[in-house]
Amino acid sequence: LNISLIGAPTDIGAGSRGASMGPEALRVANIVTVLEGLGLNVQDRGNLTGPHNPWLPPVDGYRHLQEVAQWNQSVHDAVYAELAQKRLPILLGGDHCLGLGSISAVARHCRATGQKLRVLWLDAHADFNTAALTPSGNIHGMPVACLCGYGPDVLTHIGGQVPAIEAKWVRQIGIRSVDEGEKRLVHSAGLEVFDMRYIDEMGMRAAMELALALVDANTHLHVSFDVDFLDPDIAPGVGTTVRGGPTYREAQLCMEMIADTGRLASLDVMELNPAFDVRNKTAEVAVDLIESLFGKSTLMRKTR
Ligand code: DIR
Ligand code: MN
Ligand code: MN
Ligand code: MN
Repeated sequence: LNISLIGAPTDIGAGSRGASMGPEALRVANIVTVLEGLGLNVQDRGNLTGPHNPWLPPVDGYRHLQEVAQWNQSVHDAVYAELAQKRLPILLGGDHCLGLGSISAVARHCRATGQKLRVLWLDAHADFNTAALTPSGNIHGMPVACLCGYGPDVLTHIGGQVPAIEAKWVRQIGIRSVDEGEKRLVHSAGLEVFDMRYIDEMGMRAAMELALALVDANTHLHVSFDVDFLDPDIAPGVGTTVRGGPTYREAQLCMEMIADTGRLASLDVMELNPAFDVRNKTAEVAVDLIESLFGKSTLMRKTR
């Protein structure tokens, strides 16, 4: 398995500065050597470049719309190029607005290869806002909506087909903060959400069994991992912490069950913000979880 790391050092869509330092913090936490330790071939492609963050207020419901579009176009191109070379791209964010560029590239790749796409969106937030619904104007709260066709042309058209994906290809896990208007759109679009109430009552195992149901040999499985998915006790290094997230063990099980499918084909690691972190521990827990996502096992367990 050949892996390519793509750094996207920007906080252009976020509500606080600092996710631009995420890629380097993941490298400092040894993401390359940890993946190599699993026997994977890893190429670090370095960092993409794009416009600086002008830190302006929203205009017509969007902050930094043109800059967000530019960053997403370069993420799209970089992720698509790796997939076309049959490599597994890992996008090192950067804020979660870049999930748009990454997943639109994955969807385009799936159209070209005839694969089905399943997107697992691990997040405290649904990221399903629109300009009319957003309380903040921050586009990191909008990428799933944009992918599903709810958004401005300059964002929904990245990747050539509108909508880039169908809501029914998405499973959201760990959700616990959704804005009022956003909730209505999540319901009307028909997103399948395993929120924290579901995980509390049914357990992570049941949630993941359903989230992964019908994933087969012709499925491209994409994981978009917003680090604020995790409980802030273990992951304080994010801009928007929300109490009551998955514990370390629940998150490990989530990653292990994804690994067991053998279908993981692309990954985003987003919203890590070293400015809020404590001695890089959030980057370290993220790398730890990524190790499980790529099949680390403590016992000889036959899974594929
Ligand atoms: C909030 C926060 N729903 C917004 N979103 C975040 O501004 O749209 N997403 N933090 O990760
Ligand atoms: Mn997010
Ligand atoms: Mn989030
Ligand atoms: Mn593929």
